Amino acid sequence: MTRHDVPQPWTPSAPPTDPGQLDPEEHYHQEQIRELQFERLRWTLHHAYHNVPAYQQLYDEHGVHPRDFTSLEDITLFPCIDKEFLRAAYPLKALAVPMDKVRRIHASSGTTGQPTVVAYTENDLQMWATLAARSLRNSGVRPGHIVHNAYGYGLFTGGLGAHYGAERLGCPVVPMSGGQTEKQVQMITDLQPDVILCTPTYLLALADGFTKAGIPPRDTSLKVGVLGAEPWTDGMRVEIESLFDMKACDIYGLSELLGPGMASESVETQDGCHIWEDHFYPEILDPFTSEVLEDGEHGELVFSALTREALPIIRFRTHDLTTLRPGTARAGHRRMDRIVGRSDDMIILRGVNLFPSQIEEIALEIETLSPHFLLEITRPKRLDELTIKIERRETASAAEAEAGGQELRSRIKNRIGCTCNIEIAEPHSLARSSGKLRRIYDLRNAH
Ligand code: DLL
Repeated sequence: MTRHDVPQPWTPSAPPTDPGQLDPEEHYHQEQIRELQFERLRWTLHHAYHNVPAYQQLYDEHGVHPRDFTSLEDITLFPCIDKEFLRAAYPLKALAVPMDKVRRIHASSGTTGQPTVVAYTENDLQMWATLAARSLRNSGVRPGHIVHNAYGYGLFTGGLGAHYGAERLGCPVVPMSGGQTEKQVQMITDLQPDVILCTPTYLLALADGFTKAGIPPRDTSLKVGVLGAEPWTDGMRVEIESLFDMKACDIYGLSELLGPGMASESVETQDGCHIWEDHFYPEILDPFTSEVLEDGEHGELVFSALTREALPIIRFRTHDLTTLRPGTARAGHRRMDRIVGRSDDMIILRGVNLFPSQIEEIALEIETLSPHFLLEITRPKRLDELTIKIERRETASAAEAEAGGQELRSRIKNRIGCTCNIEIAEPHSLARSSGKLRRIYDLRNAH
């Protein structure tokens, strides 16, 4: 095919006969991936332009046409979109296929405004299950492992997305969903699953649940955790792996693009998530100037979906801040550093930028402090103040934890450059996660 022909859509291959083996695309080297990305992106641009009026209008306004896409670098000619683009198309005006081709609809939580609605065709669901299965295998899940899935089922993509991936990998799945910690403790104790899928903060809540039931978390059957949907740090990994005697790997995704399974961490290297570049094209942009940055530079992650039929997504600004690195365990697929945070979750305290994940990293270095903390922002006079409420470890006395709190305060001052207040809380006194944990409480406008 020459570069001027009408591009062809992607079609899923038959499910693998041996789901324990790598997908052929996992072996691709970078040039093969780039060629595939070019062809698939070219199809996606045409598909979006001809079937979604909002894309046609956007590209016409910018004076670009899918014909202008003659090499992968040309993607920068096309404007980015963000949540607003999808909100303006609420609920399904950006659909590129007739409704009778749609098989599933998910929606984002919409905590900050109107939710975004995302639809999937049969092919989209096949692609998702393939990538979710690939992600789980990459993180150490094997066919036959019993999988306890504690990601929320429903409009949130975590539950169903991970579920179909685990089934496709050949695993029995317990569709537990989030919450009901006592019940989860019982099901894990009785069914002896090998794998748990949930957010990292919920796994901490489960650890408490086991301890309360008199079962040391290390004595459970859980050997693999595939954890994501919220930022977490290497310090948290150490905490979780020693609490549970398991391998804990990261998994990334967002509902506008897919859900869990866009990228995952290899259990062999545990060095950041490999992005499945046969289906997603990542870029890093300077969040302020929108300039495209080189690999290795820190900025905002922007994704284009290469094979999505129902809802084409091209150059979507995620607001997630990270850095792209070369592939390791899967050489053709670049990795991303852990997400530091979302640009819209960034606290700006008297001019200094700060993310909850930075506090987590430092707090976990101090042995008298637990990973259970929340951040309160107030404005008692004219200046903003940050108070970190953090639980002491049960093994530490109140005085030891107070000293730990002072240490936390001074390390934050030295490394991040801001001054904050520390309040030591008693063990188990702060709210626990039941999914994505809310860490920031902005009380500046509270009376
Ligand atoms: O959280 C999808 C998902 C479910 C991913 C289960 C992994 C596991 P949304 O609700 O749309 O989708 O939220 C997406 O969550 O833009 C990031 O800010 C954050 N996020 C997701 N995974 C990670 C991760 C799902 N591994 C938003 N590390 C994204 C850090 C993450 N942040």
